Amino acid sequence: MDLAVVTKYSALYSKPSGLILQYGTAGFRTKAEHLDHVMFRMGVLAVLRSKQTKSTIGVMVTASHNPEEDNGVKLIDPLGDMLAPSWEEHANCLTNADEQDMLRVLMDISQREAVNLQQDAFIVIGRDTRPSSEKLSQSVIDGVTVLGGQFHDYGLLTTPQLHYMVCCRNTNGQYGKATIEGYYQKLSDAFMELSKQASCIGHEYKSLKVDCANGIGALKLREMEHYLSPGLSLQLFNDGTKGKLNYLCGADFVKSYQKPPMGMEMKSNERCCSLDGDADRIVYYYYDVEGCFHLIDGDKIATLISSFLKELLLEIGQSLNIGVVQTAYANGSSTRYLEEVMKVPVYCAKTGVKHLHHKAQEFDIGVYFEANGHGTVLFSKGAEAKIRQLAKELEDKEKKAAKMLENIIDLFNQAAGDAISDMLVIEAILALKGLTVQQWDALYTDLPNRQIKVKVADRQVISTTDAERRAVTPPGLQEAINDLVKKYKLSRAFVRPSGTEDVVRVYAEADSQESADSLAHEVGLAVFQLAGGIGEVPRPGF
Ligand code: G16
Repeated sequence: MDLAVVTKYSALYSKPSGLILQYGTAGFRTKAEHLDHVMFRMGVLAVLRSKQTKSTIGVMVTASHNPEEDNGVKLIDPLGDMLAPSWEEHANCLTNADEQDMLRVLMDISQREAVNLQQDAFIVIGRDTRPSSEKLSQSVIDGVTVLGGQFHDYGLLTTPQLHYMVCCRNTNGQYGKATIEGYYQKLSDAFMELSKQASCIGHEYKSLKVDCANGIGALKLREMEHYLSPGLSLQLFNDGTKGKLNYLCGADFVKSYQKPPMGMEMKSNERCCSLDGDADRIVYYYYDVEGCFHLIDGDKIATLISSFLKELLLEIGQSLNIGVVQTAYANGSSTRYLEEVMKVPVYCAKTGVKHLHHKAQEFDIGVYFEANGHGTVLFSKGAEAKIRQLAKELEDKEKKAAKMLENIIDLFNQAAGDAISDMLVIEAILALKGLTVQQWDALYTDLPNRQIKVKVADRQVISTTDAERRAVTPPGLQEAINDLVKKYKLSRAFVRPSGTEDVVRVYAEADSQESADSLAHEVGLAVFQLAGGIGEVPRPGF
């Protein structure tokens, strides 16, 4: 490694003075114009991680649900999962080092992690459709090559597709082929196999309206469509030809505002769904005959999937343990339903799929979903082997159930939450069970809830504990929340600093929408007063 060259190149990507960024919930995110040096340095860091693990590492350029003007970057570890926490710390040190310290920090990381700098390194890169993403991914490539790393640039990909590619490359193709065609083929084969098992697929299961948030999901679903034909036909909205990324559309908008996306043509009782900007989240919804909007979020997705998996396990006589992992945002009704009606153990993790993913790995079958629609299902190696063996050995009805489980294993993207894969799993389950969207929705009734964002001077003044359900600082905030919660029935509220946007998030639920709105607003005011608010606290209800 020629250190002089590293120093020379690094100077071309100089860090804006005073800018400090944190590797947050899903990597670094901020305004795109501040990210050049971060991209270069993450290219460099990915090479170190690749040399250390002797594996392919992924670098994804995206800010997912954030506004189009933002961008971001995250590294993907060898199994296709999120970067190890100790390396998140290295990412922070390297990103925030002043120019003259950059090389010293780099060498320090190499030494602490015992990186053999002579080892080969291979990096795969993907990017979303943001106007800034192409240039920023070139900065990543410059960081990779300056340290002598080899790379493959997949260009435009959804985030979960890049996770899939990394996983395939590091498991010698056992997980699938590390090409976009390999991804489509694997998922569509499993989906078509499952669809064949549905005794009579009515017309309503053959088509679905999808809001693509004006993002990469539209391009990738267009490419995939013919693999799904004639099983499922997709009608795409917000496909990026007119609107702005994530603007008044997409999964985050629909979940946060509990409204349909702009530009979607919805008839009553018609099943519709929204992806987010990089297609790692999905939520469903419909209008009932009275014109009332119904949101089916990640909690109900987890419930549908876990009840289906439980039924199949019962049919094949297996008592593999299933656990469901949620976050503090999970609706109280969903947790109650899972625990009391379905008798499934439920765990609460901190926000961020990286936290849920790790908890889910503790079960034979770990179902994890955030209420915002980000999640997947993980099957332990033992559970997968058992199911595949039973699919060969069993007969008749049991064989059919085991085969379905086998197809479900292949249909889930087990490397990361994936809106496309989740959508196909949901579509298959609804068809197999003959469930309408209304019947799915009727599994339980959500407690009315509201989420708002409050701007403060420094969101890090808020720290939390108990999987983010209680505030530790600033002093007096939790006490204020406790007092406010007491004013409402069936109520709960919490606050936490976002790890992807410069805001504090406030969540409240209560027995009526008015109460949830009012509680969210009052808690927002407490945050504003005690944590240095800026501007004004939004009035929920819009
Ligand atoms: C990312 C993470 C999610 C998280 C969301 C919001 O989603 O992957 O796990 O729930 O950010 O995080 P926060 O509340 O900390 O801003 P995405 O879809 O933007 O990648």
